[in-house]
Amino acid sequence: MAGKIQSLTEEERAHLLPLLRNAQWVEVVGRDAIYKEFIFKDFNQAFGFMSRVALQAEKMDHHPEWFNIYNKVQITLSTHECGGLSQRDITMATFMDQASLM
Ligand code: H2B
Repeated sequence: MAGKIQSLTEEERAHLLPLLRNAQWVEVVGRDAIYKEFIFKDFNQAFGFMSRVALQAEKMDHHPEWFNIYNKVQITLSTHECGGLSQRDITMATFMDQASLM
């Protein structure tokens, strides 16, 4: 992997967090991470989404913390390597929002 992963700067956060909030991502209290709950029609739709995300996560070497029951997938994104939010979390959140619409 090329270089150390940097935590998002204040300037990047000021720009990106409102955009994420518009897409129903929220900041986790007490931890530099973002969270979103995805609701699907049924388990089949939820697991299809998780399969698309899993392939992308392996490609990016960036893995979600997630919890699934039936049609619900609760997801937390953070970057352990920098101890908080990085551009990778933003890229993954954007990918998930698109993958949830397929
Ligand atoms: N996923 C997430 N979300 N954050 C990380 O810092 C991270 C990861 N690091 N997946 C990767 C794997 C690292 O542990 C491996 C060794 O590359």
